[in-house]
Amino acid sequence: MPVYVGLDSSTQGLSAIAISVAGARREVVWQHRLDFDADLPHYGTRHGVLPNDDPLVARSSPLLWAEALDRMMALVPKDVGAIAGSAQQHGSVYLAATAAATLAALDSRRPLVEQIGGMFVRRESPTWMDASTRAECDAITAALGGDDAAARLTGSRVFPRFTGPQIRKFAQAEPAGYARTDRIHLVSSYLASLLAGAQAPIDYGDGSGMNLMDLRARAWARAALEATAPGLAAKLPPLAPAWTVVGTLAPYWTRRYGLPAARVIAFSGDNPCSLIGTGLVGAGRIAISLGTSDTLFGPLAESGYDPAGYAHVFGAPTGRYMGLVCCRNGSLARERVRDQYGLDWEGFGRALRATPPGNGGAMMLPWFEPEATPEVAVMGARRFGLDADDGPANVRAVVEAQMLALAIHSRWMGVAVAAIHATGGAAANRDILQVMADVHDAAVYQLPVGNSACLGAALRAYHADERAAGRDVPWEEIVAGFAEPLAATCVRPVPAHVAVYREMAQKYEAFEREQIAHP
Ligand code: ADP
Ligand code: XUL
Repeated sequence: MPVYVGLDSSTQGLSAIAISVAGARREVVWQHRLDFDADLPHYGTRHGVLPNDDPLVARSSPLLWAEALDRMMALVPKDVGAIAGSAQQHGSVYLAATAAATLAALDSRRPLVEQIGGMFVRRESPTWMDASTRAECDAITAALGGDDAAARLTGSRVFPRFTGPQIRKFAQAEPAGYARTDRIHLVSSYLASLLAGAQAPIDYGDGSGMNLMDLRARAWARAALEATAPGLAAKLPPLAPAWTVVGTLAPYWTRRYGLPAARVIAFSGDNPCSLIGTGLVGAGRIAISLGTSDTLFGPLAESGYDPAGYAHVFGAPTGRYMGLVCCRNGSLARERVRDQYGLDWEGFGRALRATPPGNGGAMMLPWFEPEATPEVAVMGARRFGLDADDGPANVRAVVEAQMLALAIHSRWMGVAVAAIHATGGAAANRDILQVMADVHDAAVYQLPVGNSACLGAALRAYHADERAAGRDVPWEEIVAGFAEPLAATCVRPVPAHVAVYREMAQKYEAFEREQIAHP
């Protein structure tokens, strides 16, 4: 029985997981991670992003993503049956007309990056952390008839990191480069194209992170394309369901690494993949991922939108929908506070245990970097009644702020949250999870596999491979044994703390509103 492989190209690294589903033995049989800064230092990234004088600009290198893929594929188990992937959402890759021929003729005797350099129109790709397109967002929003109209059509208001405004900025700043662009990929569809040796489609899940897709019709929205850049329809890949078989591993991979011609399944965004990897295939539960970004997400039966405008509705890999709140100041903000007070994660947890829930009324808005939820471009943490020299109080303040922001800005989803599945690097920290449980008044569980986006991709490979063989295996069956929360890890809310946070949420909201009005 072959194994199924999932890849996850995130902000800071590339991970891979192989799962076995043979009989009763359903387990992760292999995993590996490459860190962009440490393992591919010649690109000069910091936390996966290239240096730039403008703090609002955040780009990375499409060649770096390709080289990481090449290194990873050398290590992938040789009995891979199908491979799918996950990638940071919104980031985009701009290819010239020569790309199709380049992809089709990759020579297995030479490294990938030596052969593909000529196919990029832009050597730097905007990432999801890029916040430099406010003017473009305003222009697109106006052309679509306002915030609500844009959100109703595409599932989200127009956001700086979304692909549409990034494309508009490029088309206006570099019209010749834009004219030379034959195909604009997301990071997900770009990586799938490299594996298949042919241009891959964009799946509905990642496609809904572009402000270019009609969420309900699951088709490119002509009005949005016209509001973004001229001639855009001809430059976009087709849209497709997440279970689409894009092709098989190109001869480059089979010859170079002795891999079989395994099916390549459409890649998707990391959040849609995490929905599967956290086992959220039915209603009533949500997941919170504490990674580079902090995200809260859960399945939605119907498409819809957040009337307050901060959150997103995406297509889900199940064919239905998902709601998502994304706060940009996640792990890096926690690390910043940790380092500022000379702590390690153990010390960070001790500081949480040593301080009272509610922090004696002290609060922080942890907007060290430009924030997306709520949208704030003027960076810098704001403190309210909080002594900047008090390490433990600042540790508590950053975590409380992050949990309150996720809770407040996800109310529109209308989910009566009974349980939260926690994932991402910081979900290992049970002191952070206690704050999560108390703020959300819900039991929090850790999951058996930490990298939910990567696991979700592997599970999607399994699902799509079965489907391609004519078997439509129910999602509950796909995730069983892999993404079920571990009962023994349950962190329960403490009623007295819940009461503190119910009151604090109102004060936090007022503090947030005031700082948005007067940044
Ligand atoms: P990505 O979004 O890049 O996939 P991950 O989900 O792998 O990120 O999370 C990585 C982050 O997890 C690190 O940047 C680090 O801040 C955080 N992390 C790791 N261990 C702990 C811990 N014990 N407590 C809190 N945060 C942690
Ligand atoms: C979601 C978002 C982030 C990235 C992180 O809208 O921007 O969660 O997908 O990789």
